[in-house]
Amino acid sequence: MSTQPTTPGELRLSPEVARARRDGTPVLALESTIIAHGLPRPRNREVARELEAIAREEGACPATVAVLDGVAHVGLDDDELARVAEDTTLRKLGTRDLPVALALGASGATTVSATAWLAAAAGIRVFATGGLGGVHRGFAETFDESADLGVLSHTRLTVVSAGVKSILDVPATLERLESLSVTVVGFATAIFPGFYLHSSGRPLDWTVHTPAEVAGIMHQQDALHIGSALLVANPVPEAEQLDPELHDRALAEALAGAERDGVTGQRLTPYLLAALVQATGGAALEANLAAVRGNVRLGARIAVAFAR
Ligand code: PSU
Ligand code: MN
Repeated sequence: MSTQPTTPGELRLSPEVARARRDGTPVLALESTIIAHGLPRPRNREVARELEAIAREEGACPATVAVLDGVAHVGLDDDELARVAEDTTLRKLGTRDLPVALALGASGATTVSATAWLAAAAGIRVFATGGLGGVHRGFAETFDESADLGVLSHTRLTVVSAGVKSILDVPATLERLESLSVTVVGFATAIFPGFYLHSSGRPLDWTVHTPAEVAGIMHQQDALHIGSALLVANPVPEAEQLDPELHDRALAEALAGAERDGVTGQRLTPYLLAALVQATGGAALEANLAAVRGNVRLGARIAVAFAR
């Protein structure tokens, strides 16, 4: 393991990503926290590969982002992807952690915020994930708001997600997205998705129906020099969603568990996701995966439309 400090600001693009960037062909960024901390082992390794395969199938080069031994990687080879899935010592890195991890030679999976930052630095424009972070329930006491939101307020990147995680205060998160000038459009829906659920019940102002429409919005962002993100909210298909009653019951249990166990900070989101998987007998995992797969497919199609 190398503890050598890297050249400041160095990004290591995989050969495939470097080639795609040079040729101006479509690239889709993928995060690694969902793999390392959001999904159970050993399924997560299989999923990491599957997501890359979906992007390729749609004609986009996948660029999974992670920090390994102090080097920020944009695009991982198969061994590196396996390491992200299997190494239980990997940290969870937000944007604020990146300079420390790089300076100290640490390794970690990148959250939406850190992935967005590194993807944008590599000139990548589209990023797919499961569900964004946001304002946690009980924010008034804890002030727990994901750094995902702040980074998206000043990063020109298109993020495809199934809304924000339903473990959050969804209405408060939507308000924050508005305050932060993050553009939000529903993909083939007028209702904001609910991550595990097709719908959060909250109306959206804008609906688009094709990747080409999304690409059109991105070109207008460029023309207007708008430096904030575009969130494309893509719901999990109704047939693959978690049963809403089961969801509400399991979530109440998970939230009570977190409170009881005093879980706060970076550990809270992984704790709640794992508790939901357990309380639903794995059904939450299947819904989460269905959402992510759909987002990666749509993200790749948007990257292709934008590169045209
Ligand atoms: N989407 C998923 N599973 C996840 C995440 C997103 O389907 O685990 C991760 C993302 O990396 C996101 C992070 O940035 O959860 C949010 O963590 P926090 O609430 O601590 O900011
Ligand atoms: Mn937090």
